[in-house]
Amino acid sequence: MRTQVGIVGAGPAGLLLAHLLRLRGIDSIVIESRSRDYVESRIRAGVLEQGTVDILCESGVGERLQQQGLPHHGIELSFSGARHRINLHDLTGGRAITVYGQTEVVKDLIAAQIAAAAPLYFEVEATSIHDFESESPKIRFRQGGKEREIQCDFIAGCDGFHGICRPTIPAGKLSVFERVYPFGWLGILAQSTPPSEELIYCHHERGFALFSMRTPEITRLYIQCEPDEDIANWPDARIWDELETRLHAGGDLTLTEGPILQKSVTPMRSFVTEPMQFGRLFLAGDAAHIVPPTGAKGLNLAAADIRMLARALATFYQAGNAALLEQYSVTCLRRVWRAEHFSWWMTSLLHKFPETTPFQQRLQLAELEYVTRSRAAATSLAENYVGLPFED
Ligand code: RFL
Ligand code: PHB
Repeated sequence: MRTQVGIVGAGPAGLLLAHLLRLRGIDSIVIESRSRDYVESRIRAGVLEQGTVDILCESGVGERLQQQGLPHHGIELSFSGARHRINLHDLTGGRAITVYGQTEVVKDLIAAQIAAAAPLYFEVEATSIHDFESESPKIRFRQGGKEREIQCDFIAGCDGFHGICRPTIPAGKLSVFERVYPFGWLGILAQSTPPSEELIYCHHERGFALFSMRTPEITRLYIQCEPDEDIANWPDARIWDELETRLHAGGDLTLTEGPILQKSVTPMRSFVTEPMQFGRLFLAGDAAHIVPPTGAKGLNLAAADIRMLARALATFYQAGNAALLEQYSVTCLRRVWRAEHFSWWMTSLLHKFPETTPFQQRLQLAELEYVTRSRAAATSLAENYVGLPFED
């Protein structure tokens, strides 16, 4: 098999890249180790920045997003017995976020690929990548028990944190920056009305909680837990009790219980690889960087990487100019590190750390008071949360 860009992974990054390249007349082949059903139902992110919404809508995959996405003009922070609203819209000159599940973004992108009869293969696992320091890199994969190969001009490593592309880069050529947090999030998806129309981030003496949603009938809720928490310790009744305790501390909202459709535990880490490219291999999305989900940045960073990569590849193929490709890593890493800082800051502000002393807890509360009382501090949170404008 031969193509211009070989893409490993059909998460949001790989699918969006294939879509944007196709619109620019560049061929690609996407291979994904999991089934279509699996990737379309993997519950993850829910918050899209304005910039991500714009990329999807301007590239023609925003129809359902515009019909079903829920625009949010604010979020609430709950601490010290009260809720405080951050008016994202007013503080950012009219920007906002949209609540629309990653599952739905992935379904829309897969539908676009299939409608265009573009090559997208599920249950095809890349086993190794080769020759990316030359002009003819190769991706080997296994299909139906047979080893096969894709020859291409470039490889896009969009295979997530546990993929094979990043570890193939020779040791010593990459620097890795990492922090693992001493907690995780227990997440549930439930068929029940969300307690509020806006997201509520709760600081509580028992630990963090987040009240989010997918639709007006489906709520998405998270509770801080141990990083290696055994989900068997969390029967439904315990989950609802804990959520109720953390929500009620902030006021009089009602938590409506309903059937729990999905439960999972996510450990939390910050992670950055530098550079994000090596020869003709380009890493994008979670393959290159991870943020803790508190800032809602992971999917949005993946979309920002892909926007740059698609543009750089188009400049290469259309104008024979590799300057943007050479700048890819430097350009992306500026945004990545800003999001890393913001996600670390939100995480540090809102969670209970095992070593938290009463002094540190008072500092968290002082910072929360400041962020909700000072327009300057609230503006800083708001502009990061809705996403900083693209620089170019
Ligand atoms: P993905 O989605 O992990 O996709 C990588 C794909 O590569 C495939 N793969 C392979 N395919 C072929 N051959 C191989 N050898 C392969 N190895 C791996 C995998 O099967 C997979 O399909 O990475 P991508 O595309 O970079 O997308 C990143 C996002 O998924 C991620 O950053 C977000 O979900 C993070 N995230 C959030 N981001 C936000 O912007 N806003 C949010 O509100 C938000 N909330 C979250 C989140 C992540 C969470 N979890 C579960 C980590 C909430 C949670 C709980
Ligand atoms: C979600 O709805 O899944 C969600 C929302 C906000 C976050 C993280 C996850 O910060």
